[in-house]
Amino acid sequence: MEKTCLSAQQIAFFNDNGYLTVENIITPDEIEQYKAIYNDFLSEKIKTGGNRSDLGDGLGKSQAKENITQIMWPSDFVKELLTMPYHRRALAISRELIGADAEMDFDMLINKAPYSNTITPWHQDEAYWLNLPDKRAASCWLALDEATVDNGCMWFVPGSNLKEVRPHRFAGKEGGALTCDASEEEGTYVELKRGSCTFHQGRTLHYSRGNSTGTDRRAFILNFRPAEMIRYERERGFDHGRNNAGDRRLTNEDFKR
Ligand SMILES: O=C(O)CCC(=O)C(=O)O
Repeated sequence: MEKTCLSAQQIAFFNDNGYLTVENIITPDEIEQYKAIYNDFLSEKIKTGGNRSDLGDGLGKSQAKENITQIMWPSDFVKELLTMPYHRRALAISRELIGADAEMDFDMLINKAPYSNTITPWHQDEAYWLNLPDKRAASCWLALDEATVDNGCMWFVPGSNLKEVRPHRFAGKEGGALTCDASEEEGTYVELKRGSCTFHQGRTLHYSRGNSTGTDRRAFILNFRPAEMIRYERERGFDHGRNNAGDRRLTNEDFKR
């Protein structure tokens, strides 16, 4: 097991604000390895079928290509990812943040291509998920490119993790990204150097601006939650688009009953 060293202040910050920055979770050499794999996904050298979709469908201008590329479960296609440093270290940190019973629920890639200019609308991840009895969760958002306000770094609403889930609706196309009412005035942006990451909770309101720059904004995201809750999801056939990322629903509404 990886050794990590979060301070009591870092853990308290995560609990109070709903997010935390962790610098240099991977080294410069490792960044290059991850980028090579990521580019094979983007170029479709690694084919991902229905696991690839446009998170910005109906939100951006492009009809011909993805406005925001989302690829679910990259570790299903490149199994080595599971034992590589990012997955190992992020798991260890998530156990410090949410408990020793945390396991990886799913992983995903979200790229904003140069000048794709498409926001990821404000949302809380819980709105995408089953209404789980144990809501502990940590999502790790790793920047493989420097993440800036202009290329779409993450924004969070501090303390939103301690409040209710706001009502969500489809932001663009039915079946596409979800959103709720929130604004940049409530939020704080987190710019990241390459190889650094944020962790956020399932209820933390977040968003990112579109990429208005000439380079990619590649993010590699891992989600962790208690092993028992992963079992609970799978028993109900819920696997975060393992076989069909296009099947986004208002899950909290659908599964509450
Ligand atoms: O990469 C983005 O723009 C959004 C990521 C996100 O919503 C998430 O990791 O939960």
